[in-house]
Amino acid sequence: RAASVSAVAEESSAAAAARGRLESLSQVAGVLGTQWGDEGKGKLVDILAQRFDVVARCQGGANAGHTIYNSEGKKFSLHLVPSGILNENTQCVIGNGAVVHLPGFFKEIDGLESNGVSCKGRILVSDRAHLLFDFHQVVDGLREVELGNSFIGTTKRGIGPCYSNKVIRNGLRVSDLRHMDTFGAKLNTLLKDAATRFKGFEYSSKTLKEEVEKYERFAERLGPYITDTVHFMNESILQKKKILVEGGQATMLDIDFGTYPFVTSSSPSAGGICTGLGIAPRTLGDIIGVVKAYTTRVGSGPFPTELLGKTGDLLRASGMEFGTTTGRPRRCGWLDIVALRYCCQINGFSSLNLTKLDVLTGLKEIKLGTSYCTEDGKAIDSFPADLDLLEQTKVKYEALPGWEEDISSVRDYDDLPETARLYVERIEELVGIPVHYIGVGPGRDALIYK
Ligand code: 2SA
Ligand code: GDP
Ligand code: MG
Repeated sequence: RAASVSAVAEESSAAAAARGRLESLSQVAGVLGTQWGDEGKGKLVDILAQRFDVVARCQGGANAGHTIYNSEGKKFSLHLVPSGILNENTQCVIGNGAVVHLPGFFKEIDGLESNGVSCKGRILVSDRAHLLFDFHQVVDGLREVELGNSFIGTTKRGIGPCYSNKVIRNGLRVSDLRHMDTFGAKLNTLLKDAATRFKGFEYSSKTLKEEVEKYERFAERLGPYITDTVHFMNESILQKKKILVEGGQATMLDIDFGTYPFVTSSSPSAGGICTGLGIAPRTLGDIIGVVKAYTTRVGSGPFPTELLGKTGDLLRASGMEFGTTTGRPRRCGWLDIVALRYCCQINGFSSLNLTKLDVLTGLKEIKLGTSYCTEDGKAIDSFPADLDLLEQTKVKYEALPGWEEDISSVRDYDDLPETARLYVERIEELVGIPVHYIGVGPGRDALIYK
C-alpha cells in the first residue's frame, strides 16, 4: 500500500509540474528548431496544442516533416498541416509566409481524414501564401543536378524555386485561385522562364491546359479553407485566444542566419513568426527552442561536430535518424554549444526543450562542443559566416559521464540518473537558458517537465 501511495504522489508531482509549465505559457508562444531541423518540434507542438486555440505555421512548406503520435500511439507524419491537428479543439493556420503545394496538401488531408482526424473547417490557408507547383519540384531537382558535387541536398519539394518566384515577384498566390481567368497566363510565364533556363525542362500548351484545369478543381476544393489569416490572427489575439506558432526547419537552416547556401529558403527563426503571420513583435511571448541532445543534419553543408565513425552510426541507429519527408539518413554528431549559443542570441528563447535524451543512454562518455578555433589554434569568438573557415574549424570538447539506466519511463526530473541531470544542467549553464521540457521518447507522454 505504501508503494502505491508513493506512486500516486510521484505521478501527481510530475502532473503538477506539467500543469504549471502549460498554464504559465504566454498567450502567443512559438516553438522553433535550434539546430539543423528534426529536433522534435512536432511532438512538443502536439503536446502544447492541448492548451492552445490556434496552431500556426509561418514559413516553409512540405519540406518539413513533423512526426507525432496520438494517445493510442498511432504515428502521423505531417508536412504542411500544423501539428495541432490531432487536438480536435485546435484551429490550424497556414500563414502567408508558407508555400503551399496543393496536390500534397490535399493528399495529407485525405490521409488524416482516412485515419479518423477531422480536418473540415479546422485548417485556414492564407490567401497571401504562395502556390508551389509541380514544376517547382522539377526545377528543384534540375538545380541540384546542375550544382554537381556542390548540391545542397534539398528535399526536392520545390521550396527554393517557389520562394524565388515570390521574391522576384512573379509567383502565384492562393488569392490567384479566385481569378482563374488570368491564372493560366501567369502560370505560363513561370513555365516559359523555367523552359528558357533549363535544357531538361519542357512543357506544351496541352500540359499547361491540364495544369490549369487541375487548379480549377483545386480552387473549388480549397475555397472553404482560404482565409485572410492576417486578419484572423490579429482578431484572435484581440479575442484573447491562445496562439502557438510552429516553426519548420531551424535557425541553422535560416536563409539569413544559417550555413548559407546550405540552407532552406525561408526564415525559421523568431523573425519569421512576424513576417510569416502578420502579427506584431510585441504580441510574442514565450519562444521555446527545441534542442536535440545531440546534433543531426540532413543534406550537405558544414557540420563542425559531426561524428563520421561508429558513434555517429550508433546515434543514427538508436535515434532512428532518417528524414521524415525523404527517408534520407541524417548525419549525426555531438551537441554544438557554439551554434546553439548563436541560435539563442538570434531567437531570445524563454526556455528550451531538450529532446531525445533517451537516445544517449548507454554511452560511456558524452561530449559537448564548447568552443571553436582555427587550425592554428586561434579562438573563433562567434559562429562564422565564412563557410571556408567553418569547414576548417576545430571544435574543443568537454566530456561528461554517461548513464546506463533506461530513462524512457522517467517522468520526474529528480528520477533521472545523476549524470543525465548533470548533462542537462551543464547545457543550461553553457547557454544561459533554462531547460523546461525534456524528451525521453517519441510518444506524447514521454516528456519530463522540469
Ligand atoms: P529545401 O528542401 O530547399 O528546404 O532544402 C534545403 C536545406 O534544408 C534542409 N531541410 C531539412 N532539414 C531537416 N529536416 C527537414 N525536413 C525533413 C524531415 C527532411 C527529410 O523532417 O526529416 O525528410 O529529408 C528539412 N527540410 C529542409 C535540407 O536537408 C537542405 O539541407
Ligand atoms: P521535427 O521536424 O523537429 O518535428 O522532428 P522530426 O519529427 O522530423 O524528427 C524527430 C524524430 O524524433 C521523430 O521521429 C520523433 O517521433 C522522434 N522524437 C521526438 N522526441 C523524441 C524523444 O525525446 N526521444 C526519442 N527517442 N524520439 C523522439
Ligand atoms: Mg523534421
